[in-house]
Amino acid sequence: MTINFQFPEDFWWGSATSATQIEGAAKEDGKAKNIWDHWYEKEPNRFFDEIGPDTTSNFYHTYKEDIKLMKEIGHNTFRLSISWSRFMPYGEVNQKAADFYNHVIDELIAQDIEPFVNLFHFDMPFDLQQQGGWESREVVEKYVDYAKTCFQLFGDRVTKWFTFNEPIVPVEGGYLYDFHYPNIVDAKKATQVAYHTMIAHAKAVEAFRTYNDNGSKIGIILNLTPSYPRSNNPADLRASRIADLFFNRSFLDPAVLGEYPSELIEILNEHGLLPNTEVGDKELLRENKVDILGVNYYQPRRVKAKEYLPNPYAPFMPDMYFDSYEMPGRKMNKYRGWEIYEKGIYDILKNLKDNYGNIESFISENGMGVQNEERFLRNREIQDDYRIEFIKEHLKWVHQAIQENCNVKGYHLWAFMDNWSWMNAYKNRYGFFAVDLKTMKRTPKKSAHWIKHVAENNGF
Ligand code: BGP
Repeated sequence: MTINFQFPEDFWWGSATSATQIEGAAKEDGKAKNIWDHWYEKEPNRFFDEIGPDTTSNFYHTYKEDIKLMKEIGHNTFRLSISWSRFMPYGEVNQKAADFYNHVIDELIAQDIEPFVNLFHFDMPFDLQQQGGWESREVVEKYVDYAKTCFQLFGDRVTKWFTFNEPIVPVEGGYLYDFHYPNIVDAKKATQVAYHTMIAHAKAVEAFRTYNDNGSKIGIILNLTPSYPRSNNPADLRASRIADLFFNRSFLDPAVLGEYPSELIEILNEHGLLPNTEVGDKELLRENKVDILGVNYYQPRRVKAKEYLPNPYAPFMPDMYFDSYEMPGRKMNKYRGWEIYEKGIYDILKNLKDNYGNIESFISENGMGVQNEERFLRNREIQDDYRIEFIKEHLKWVHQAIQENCNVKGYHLWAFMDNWSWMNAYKNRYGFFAVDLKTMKRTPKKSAHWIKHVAENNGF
């Protein structure tokens, strides 16, 4: 067999998940409510098919079998998140939760699968949300306590840590566009929340440096959406640059370079949206840059200049600076409604090389969501050739980036198995393994067999 796309020997092959999306057991063994448990109780009809976070993919009870399946399909790495509200409800360690995460980590290591552990994936404990959530600087300190406790308890075995997954999403969803709790529209609070998240991140990195001196690494996972202007005319270019500032550089720059882009500060200042800061914050950010960056990539952002000038009295929204447009002839994931643009993954990696010191990175999420995927079932297996094609075409560009010396070390599919995706619940299926929601039975899709060969051959 000829391997046309050979990856480096120590390349990380794996997949990603998050606690709320796979564990289930939302009320078991002392887990406290998080914002999702609360929001679902209040408004179940906002969730697809009214399926809530109490019935996710049951990993809490099946982790052993699931880790075996990971091994079977050639994973050498796997991303999970710790549920803050399970692990430290009300500020004290819940021993049952500590046991659970210890078992998961030990089991992964026993199977030669390196755990990549993320500390926050959208799941603010409800009790802390009532105290202000990320709007509150006290909650930042509580997060730092939680992070320290995780480093202390699991840091002897976990060598890859991440402070946040897609920190911009709770800002957009919770404070601008109504798809996360607390569902308010308030740009001033949005910038405060975004800023406090970065402060929490930097303080966790700072704490990590004092606990871990064994070569472990810490990073952040960002959803990067490369911004492509409709044309080269100055208005389109500016619109695209501003979208990039809001949606990528607002977190990428402070995390990797240790400071916010000055143009972003100017724009926020014009609108009276600068957050409250404390003495020493600037130094904190500057001195606590990440070692490693996780890149989640699903789709590009296509941008053009605004057709109509925004109403000067309307409250601030990032999209008052640009309009989105549909590129003619674009390729679509018609089962999810997202554009597919594989070269975007390469553009991100090149940008990291050219403008972000070639920071060590890996693809921490990439994947293809499909509605009603059971329609592709033949001979008791989902024939997800579209997913294989999707992964392959993205991997070709990752390979190209490696040829050009981009410092990218691995690829994680979103997701290991079908899982509960916030308001979309089980609408879009992403897994290498299908999950039957009645029996919780896992069945490998065709892509699971395919990735096994890719991982074993380190290429395809
Ligand atoms: C990413 C999140 C994941 C996951 C994925 C799929 O942005 O990090 O948590 O949910 O999106 O989302 P969806 O099911 O809405 O397509």
